[in-house]
Amino acid sequence: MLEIKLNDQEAKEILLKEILRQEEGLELIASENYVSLDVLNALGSVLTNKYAEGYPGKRYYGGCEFVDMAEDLARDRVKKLFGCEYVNVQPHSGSQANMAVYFSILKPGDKIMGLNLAHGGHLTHGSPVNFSGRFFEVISYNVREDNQLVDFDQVESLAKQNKPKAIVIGASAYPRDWDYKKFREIADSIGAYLIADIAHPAGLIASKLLNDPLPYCDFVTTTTHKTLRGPRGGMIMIGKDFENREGIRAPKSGRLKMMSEIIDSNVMPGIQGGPLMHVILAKAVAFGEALRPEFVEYSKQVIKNAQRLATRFIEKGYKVTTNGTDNHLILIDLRSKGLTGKQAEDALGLAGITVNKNMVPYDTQSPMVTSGIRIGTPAVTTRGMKEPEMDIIFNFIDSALSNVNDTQKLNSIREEVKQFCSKFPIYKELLNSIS
Ligand code: DSN
Repeated sequence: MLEIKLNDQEAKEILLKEILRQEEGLELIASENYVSLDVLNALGSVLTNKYAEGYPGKRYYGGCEFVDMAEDLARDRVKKLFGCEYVNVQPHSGSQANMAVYFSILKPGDKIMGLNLAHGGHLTHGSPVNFSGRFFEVISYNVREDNQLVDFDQVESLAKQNKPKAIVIGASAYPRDWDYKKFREIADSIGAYLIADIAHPAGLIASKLLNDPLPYCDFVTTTTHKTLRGPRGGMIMIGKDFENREGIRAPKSGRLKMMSEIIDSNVMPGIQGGPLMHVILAKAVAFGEALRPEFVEYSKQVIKNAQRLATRFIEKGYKVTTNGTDNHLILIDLRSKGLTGKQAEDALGLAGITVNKNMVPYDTQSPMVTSGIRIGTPAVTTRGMKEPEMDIIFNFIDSALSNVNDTQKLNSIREEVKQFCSKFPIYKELLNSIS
């Protein structure tokens, strides 16, 4: 059991409030999850004290014999989990993982192609306000207006016309699986690198419930804290087939070794200094958990729960983009209900339900208002909630969205949500242990 002893009263008060918020509310942000007490224990450990610039066996500091073991354990477990040949577990976040890959293969001014942020893409896939859009020339591909699915005709014609040096696959708000093979064919036709950013569905891919990008993509980046349920952080993988892939700008033999060294040096010293060794130990713990059969069952339930919620919303006349989901999230277009994403996020927040407002494809509102909300099931599934609970959650949400201006009603839903959540405790031991 994890015990928290905090003598700093102000810090303790904040911590208690946040634990209660996570315990008593419904956490439906698609990129969030609840880590295990084991992961928390590793995170809150003395490994935070250690500087370890470099890599296992090749550090710039003494005293690294045990943190070397932590990093090796994390790397070995990732290789087993995803079947990759190489991994770097040091990126502090998904953004840094992407940055290190871009800097390994691109020069400033080179062209990259990624999914439009306003269509579900990610900041680091070429948004003008992000380093990716400032350092590189960006071509964005879209989803189709009629079915909200990736527009492959457009991907192909934009690729042929612009010849980007790298194509990025992946999204923050796309409820469907990806056809990595089709992207590979397009990338090969113009000699582009192919990068998959699987930050959102990583746990579902590790559980072999969604398509595997590793046989088709040159680089696979991810965060470790979403469906993978680890500590916050990032990593970069290269698959077994890299050595034989056509079009890689590297010598015919030893490509993987060469590219691994390039990636390693672009993570450190390229963009980061000392790795966060406590986080790397916690990553190792989370990967160990993800290797257990129970994790596959968990991932299956994450998808079932998202699909159940999608069905309930559709039945009640809500517009669910792509008309459903293959993964852990659904994206709801609230325009037909006369609501903005902001109104919905605020009302649901008052009702004890945390979601985020989100642009929907071809949105008519600004990113601070939006026409949609994104709902994800990783966290509630970790609490043990299944399909019957999704029906209850749907009713809470529908009721709140039907009464966005009725504070009394929203308060009463909040009480019901609290009662409901008390049947699925998550950090009760933690709360009881705080002194
Ligand atoms: N901010 C994350 C998300 O919510 O999807 C992506 O980085």
